[in-house]
Amino acid sequence: MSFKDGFLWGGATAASQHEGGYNLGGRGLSTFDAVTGGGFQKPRKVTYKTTEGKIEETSIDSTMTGPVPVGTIGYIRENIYYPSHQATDFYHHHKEDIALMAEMGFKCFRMSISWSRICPKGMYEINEEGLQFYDDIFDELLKYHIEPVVTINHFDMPLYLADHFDGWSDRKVIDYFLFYARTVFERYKDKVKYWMTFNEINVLSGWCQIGVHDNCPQNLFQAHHHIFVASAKAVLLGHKINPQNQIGMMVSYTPSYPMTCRPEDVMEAIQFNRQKHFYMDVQVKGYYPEYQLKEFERNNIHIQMEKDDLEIIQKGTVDFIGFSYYMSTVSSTDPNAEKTEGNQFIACKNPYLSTSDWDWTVDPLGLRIALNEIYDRYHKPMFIVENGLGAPDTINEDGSIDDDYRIEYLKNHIQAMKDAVEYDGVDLIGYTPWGCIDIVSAGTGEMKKRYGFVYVERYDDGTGDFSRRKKKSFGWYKNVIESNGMNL
Ligand code: P53
Repeated sequence: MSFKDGFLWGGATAASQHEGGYNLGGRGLSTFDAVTGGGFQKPRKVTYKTTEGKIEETSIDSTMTGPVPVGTIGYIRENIYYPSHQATDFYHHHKEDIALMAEMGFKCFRMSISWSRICPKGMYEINEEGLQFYDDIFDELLKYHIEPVVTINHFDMPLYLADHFDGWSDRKVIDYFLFYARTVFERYKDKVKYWMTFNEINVLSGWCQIGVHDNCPQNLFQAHHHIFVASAKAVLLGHKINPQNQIGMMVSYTPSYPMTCRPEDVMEAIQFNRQKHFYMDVQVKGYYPEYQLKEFERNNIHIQMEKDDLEIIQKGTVDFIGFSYYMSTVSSTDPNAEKTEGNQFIACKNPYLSTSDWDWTVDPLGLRIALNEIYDRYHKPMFIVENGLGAPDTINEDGSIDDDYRIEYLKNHIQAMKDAVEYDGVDLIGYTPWGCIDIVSAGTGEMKKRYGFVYVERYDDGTGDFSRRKKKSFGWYKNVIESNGMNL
């Protein structure tokens, strides 16, 4: 027995990277609208206005971490290419994109709603045209029997909340978020059943994602506490509005191996892995784990809580665990161990594995390891909501694109998840490879770093007419879905 009947094969994108239409249909600005493109090892920049009215910019790293000076406001300069403004123009191409997904046989499509399209300032004001936009998308998906899987908040924050409230560091944002969440739960209750509250909750670290200007650990963990409470309240609310709703958490899962069997390296890997387990413990088990409370104590971090917060966190646990998996890393306490910067964080180099063009370690077996680690720890249904290879593609003279490297990557990862299901018996409900139609890279802002089965003519200098064409992987993935993962 392999993947169960009704296994959710599909693909995934996010509003700030796919949707575009940033100033259309009554949408308000989001933080990402003030973030420029970058490149491999060239940082993206946040452009802002100081209190004296000066226009400045600051570099952010590939995890989109600030800081952006306190008191400044996000600002869009003229004649600069901001990738999110049009992204890959799902705004005008959604019918075409969904038809392509249907042709591949998608059972589901993971996407996010842009908060500032529903609530332009992030506050108590609703943009009906924005709600209608997503109604059209969900209707189109359902027409082809494609189940929408919706991330309520994928990295983007209404700019107004960042400018006026310092984002999630302000407790009031919990209520604004819940107003937004209630609005979408109620509006789409007959159309959407699968939800995730916050994308990659464990990497939310800077102004772009959570609107916090000074992201020192105290501010960051206070903001995360507010996000935990908001997420738990949203889970409770979503279940009340429709008891059929399946509401998940979403974590970036990068397992770390000890470099050697030296116990120090093993302990180092355990500690590294807590950067994800902490967030899962809170949202799946419903409490702050002891090791994290001890870390707060050691670092003099004091989280302000209201009296019901811990009870809300305890009650509002999730129905499933969504996670992204791209790579693994290696931990060591040896200062001389060879390091690799990759795109995400500095870690030791794994001599047994190859890396992508963006220096991300390719490790299919790591996915089986991740599935086992998570399942052993939580015993909840799991959903791989992101996985894939970012690579440059070239168009052949006859217009075709031979992305065999992408097929190879995905084939090996699907084989690993098949093994986890067949040999290890984990409960896996779906798989949505990232950027199924080419989108803007979050970490680098590039178009060149492509993940899709469908190529989009859009380039890093802002040119391209957004036309779509199928890559070789398109037909391959269609066959994988048709055979429920048997033909790889
Ligand atoms: P890109 C690393 C850096 C930034 C975002 O990343 C990341 C990661 C990997 O965990 O998270 C997710 O576009 C994220 C997506 C993003 C995807 O990884 O830098 O949820 O929004 O596009 C891939 O290649």
